Amino acid sequence: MTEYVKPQVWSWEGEKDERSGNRPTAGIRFEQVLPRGEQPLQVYSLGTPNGIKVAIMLEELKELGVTEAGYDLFLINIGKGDQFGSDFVGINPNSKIPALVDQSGDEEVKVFELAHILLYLAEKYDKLLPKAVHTKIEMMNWLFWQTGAAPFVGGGFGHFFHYAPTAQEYPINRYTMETKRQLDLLNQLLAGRPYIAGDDYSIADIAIWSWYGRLVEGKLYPGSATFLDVNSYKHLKAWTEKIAARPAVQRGLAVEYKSIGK
Ligand SMILES: N[C@@H](CCC(=O)N[C@@H](CS)C(=O)NCC(=O)O)C(=O)O
Repeated sequence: MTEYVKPQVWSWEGEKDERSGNRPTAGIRFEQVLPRGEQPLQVYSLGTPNGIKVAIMLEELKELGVTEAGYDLFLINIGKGDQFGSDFVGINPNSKIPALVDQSGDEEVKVFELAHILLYLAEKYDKLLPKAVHTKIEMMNWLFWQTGAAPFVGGGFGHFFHYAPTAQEYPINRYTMETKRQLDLLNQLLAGRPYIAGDDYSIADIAIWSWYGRLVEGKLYPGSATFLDVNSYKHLKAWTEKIAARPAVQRGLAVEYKSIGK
């Protein structure tokens, strides 16, 4: 492989696709009106590890008897660039799924960043959020941990293991090391407690399962579960299976997305 000679100032020579594709700039690329359903909560998402968490959370709330958390779930096709349409950027200027609009009150509320969406829903409906101060702090520790840690798995390991045009040893080694360190960390944590924050299932379990549980299940990046030897993380594996068996998780994964149209 030839070594990259770094210019003094980087310039972008990538694709100039009108709608999709990475660019070094943020903001609206085209006008697009997103549909609104009748339900109080409007979710704009996709079946990725970040995207599945909102439907799982909303199905868990249903399971817990919350009747006011009805939702319409719309598909944002990030491959086609829907995240750069004007309405979506108006909800989430960062152009990443998932995003939520709560239209249940006098003024609508726009929420983005997955951990914030989970916290917003948990606080609004007073569910899946520990009450005891120390347990709540522990839950927050792990919820924020997921936000910081998962990009090393998705943007680092997953990208270089699966998506990169050529397999390169240096980045694959670097991110495999970090991903396995994280798996070991979770495995050690779950050796001593049934759920992420302690004795009870919480939004931290939803956030972490959607990345690390799916990785252990072999649902992310073909061949990666074997490559990472996920079966060696026994406690993490048992927790993964326990969460996967929850009816709300199964429903959240199976729920159908509505089309946003053209
Ligand atoms: N920190 C964000 C990350 C969300 C994220 O990375 N979403 C990805 C899909 S999993 C996305 O929308 N990518 C579109 C793009 O990068 O253009 C969160 O936790 O909500």
